[in-house]
Amino acid sequence: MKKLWLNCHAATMAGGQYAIIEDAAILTDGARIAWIGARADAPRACDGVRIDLEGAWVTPGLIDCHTHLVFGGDRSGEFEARLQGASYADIAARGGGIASTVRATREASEDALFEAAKTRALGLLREGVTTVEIKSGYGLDLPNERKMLRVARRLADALPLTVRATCLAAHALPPEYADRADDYIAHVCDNMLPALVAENLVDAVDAFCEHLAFSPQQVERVFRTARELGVPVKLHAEQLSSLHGSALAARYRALSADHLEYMTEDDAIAMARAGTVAVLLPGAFYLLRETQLPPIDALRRHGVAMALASDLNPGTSPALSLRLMLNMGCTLFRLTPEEALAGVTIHAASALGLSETHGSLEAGKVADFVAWRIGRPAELAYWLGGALPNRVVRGGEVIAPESFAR
Ligand code: DI6
Ligand code: FE
Repeated sequence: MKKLWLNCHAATMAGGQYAIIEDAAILTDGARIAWIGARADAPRACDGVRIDLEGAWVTPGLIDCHTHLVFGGDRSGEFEARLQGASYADIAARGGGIASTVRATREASEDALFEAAKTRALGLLREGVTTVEIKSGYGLDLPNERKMLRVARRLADALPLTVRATCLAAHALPPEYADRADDYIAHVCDNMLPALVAENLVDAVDAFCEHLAFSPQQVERVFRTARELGVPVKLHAEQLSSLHGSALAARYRALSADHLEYMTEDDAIAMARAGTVAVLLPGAFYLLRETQLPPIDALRRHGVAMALASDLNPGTSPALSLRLMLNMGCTLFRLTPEEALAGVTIHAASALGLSETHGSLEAGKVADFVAWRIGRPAELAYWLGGALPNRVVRGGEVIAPESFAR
């Protein structure tokens, strides 16, 4: 069915950057955008319905391109311990940290994981997220990584949400492989990835390149396997130290390298050449009270596309709001509101390999958008959390709520 959406302004992100149309109209045909432009130029003959957006600002549906939103338990106790002086490393040494979420995730049934994840995904959806990436990485063995990735696939069936599933089996060393990291990586490459890819559970492969996780050599082995399996890669890189994982990711034409606080200018140059997106994660920076800023100026100077994401996870970023990340991206990292908005739309789409179809309001792309009752687009980054009145449209259908809350 055709629908003409009128009485709105649009921040389109067309052409891969912030761009606006005042007094716009959008024609959707089924799940796609058929036309978008100034209202004065709108196609006159529209046999479909007309929908009044009441002066709203329309943005592309938001894209959270880095989450770990499937997990068992929570780590609020560790949060309290850290407030009393324990470090992330102390907690890990006591068997806490990622290992405690691995235990809770292994113990949880697939249905229990699904229900908890659905609640979190619904919260994102209501605030305007129409596409989300979800990583495994708290199972760390074949049955439990499979369980997490199946939950990601089930969320896509159960909710009006586009989900990309990323296998992060190389997130941490499982206890049964203590002191045998190379053996675990061999298991990931020889058994886990081939099986999970064959089951069509994997859209991308990720790893954690860090002293307390995996070395560049180990990550490269994972990347080679992904390449043989025909799956694109991403990397958690330069979060706590500089191992040049981001340059390694660029060599493998990674979709993205994420975190990046400790990256160098040469890493940024390598990413720019490869078209690898920099995914900035201000929630983890904030929660860990990190002081080393990602080199935003170098990324800008070399033309690296910057995305922003929640990193929603129980340890370092229990961030249930992507819109809050817009504010943190501006306040902590000094992004402009325009850069922040591009970071959760068009550049986030690129970080997921979806920029041909998602991330901007252009004819031919999916009709995923959010109509916001705000006066200026910068308000999306200005308000600190809270529920901004909006209407979320996915595939040309209003999915939340039916009309603006008043
Ligand atoms: N970096 C992070 O910030 C998260 N994973 C990663 O590779 C932390 C995940 C956790 O602490 O549970
Ligand atoms: Fe992460």
